[in-house]
Amino acid sequence: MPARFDLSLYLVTDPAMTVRLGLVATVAAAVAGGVTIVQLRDKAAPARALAEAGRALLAQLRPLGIPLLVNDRIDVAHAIGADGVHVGQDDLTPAAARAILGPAAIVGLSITSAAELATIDPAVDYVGLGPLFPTGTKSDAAPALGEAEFSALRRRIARPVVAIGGITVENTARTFAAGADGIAVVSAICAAADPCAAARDLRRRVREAHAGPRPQA
Ligand code: TZP
Ligand code: MG
Repeated sequence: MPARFDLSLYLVTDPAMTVRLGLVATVAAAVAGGVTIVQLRDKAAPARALAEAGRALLAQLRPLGIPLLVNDRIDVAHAIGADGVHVGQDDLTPAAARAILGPAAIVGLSITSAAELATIDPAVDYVGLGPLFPTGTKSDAAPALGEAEFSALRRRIARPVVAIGGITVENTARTFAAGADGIAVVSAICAAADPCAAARDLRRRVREAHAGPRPQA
């Protein structure tokens, strides 16, 4: 059975970084370059504005079969019929998200440390693990795990894991070698002069990594 979703090149949007081209145009370019899944993330947007942005993205992504997840806001994900939600440690639990969104929804959870592993409940479809490398994108990010700690945590997670934080075309191969199933990026695509070319370059590295040797889990 094919996987329900492809985490290999996961775009997380940023409102400031997408101003130049616009959110929809930035995501369209990224998808044309090979992004496989998109998370709408805007911590400051009022619910109605977030829903409008989400609807615009859904109109673009659904015909292409690219899932759209909403960061934090289970209510907005539900209201617009998004494909799922990504929650953090301060949001409603994955179990609550599942109860609201139903069995078909994709539910992701952020994990930053060993102490948080216990929050991976049965509703979690995938884990976002990081920051792997230092990042300037998230001002309140936890300290970077580094590859050794990332690998150690990854081995304790019985779910697909997408790595996040400071991932670039230069360190994509190392990220997969550390055990990631996918890479999640914000600035590497949203802040790129050409988001399509940036996504294409990342996609090439993802393909090379998938074709190469995988570490033993
Ligand atoms: N969560 C952990 S690090 C991060 C988020 C949302 C930001 C990653 O941004 P970038 O630009 O890919 O380092
Ligand atoms: Mg959150």
